Amino acid sequence: MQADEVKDEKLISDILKLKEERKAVILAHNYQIGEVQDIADFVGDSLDLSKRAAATDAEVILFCGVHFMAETAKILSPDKTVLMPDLNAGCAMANMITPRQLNEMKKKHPDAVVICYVNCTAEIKALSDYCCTSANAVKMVKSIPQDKEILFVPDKYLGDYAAKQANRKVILWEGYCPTHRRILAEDILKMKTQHPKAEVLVHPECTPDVIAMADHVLSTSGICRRATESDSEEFIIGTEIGMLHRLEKENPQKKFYPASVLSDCPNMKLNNLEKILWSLEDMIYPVELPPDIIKAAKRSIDRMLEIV
Ligand code: CIZ
Ligand code: SF4
Repeated sequence: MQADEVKDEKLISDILKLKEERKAVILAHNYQIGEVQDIADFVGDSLDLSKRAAATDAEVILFCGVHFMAETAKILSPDKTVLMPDLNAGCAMANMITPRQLNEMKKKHPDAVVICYVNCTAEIKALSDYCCTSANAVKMVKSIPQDKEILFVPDKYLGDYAAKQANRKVILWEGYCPTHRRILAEDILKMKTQHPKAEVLVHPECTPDVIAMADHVLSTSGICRRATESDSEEFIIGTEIGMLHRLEKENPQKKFYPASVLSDCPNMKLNNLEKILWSLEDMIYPVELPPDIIKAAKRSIDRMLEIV
């Protein structure tokens, strides 16, 4: 046995022991590194993870993802302690819009309905009428009465995709995910030439020219489902590369190729087993939100859940 494996085994057993003592549940987003996904109680997308953690009687939620995701867990479980292993794990897209900017946009379009993609801060959710996910953005846009203007924040690519699918005019904010933008149409073309039988599954955070080349445009949960249900044996995956770990684990007989190895989110990769242990040892780093923000942000999530 290698020295690293012994170290990991000890780390893992320490984490699992402390997890019981703290009555904690460990969540890992689909983009986390493999060893973090493997130790988690639940692996998934941010809203699903937050809902599942809320349904447990755990007292502590350790969220291995990025900051807005831990906030979403706090919004759905205000009485639980929500911890992040590394507070520096922010989201570049979520940071592309501030409450002041959204307020200015709302002032310019006073009658518009504001839909925020779940990848945004709690404050932005609190200022929005409806939240949406990458799985339900099209449905949410379609649900708004035809005579209403729609402001979509912060992801212009998801907003553009939803607008086109719903055949609606939508006012987009200039935000995007730098990780997904690194995937280029020429990458997909190259991979398709190398693997002509592969099915192309891409996330709607990708650019419109990448989306145009996909067989299916899906959320991370949707990509997992499709990979399992499809008769295809090979897939080109256009999303953050952490996704490959779960896909390969759940479908060992199938082959998965990243559309681009550059689609690697540095913030998602900040978490590791050591930091998870330290987090449980010292109960760091707690994510706190003012009660009025929790209440208003929850309203935008609840209004989404009523529709989908
Ligand atoms: O909200 C999430 O978990 C993200 C980042 C994407 C998705 O499609 O699941
Ligand atoms: Fe944010 Fe993009 Fe990283 Fe997801 S992959 S956390 S949207 S920067």
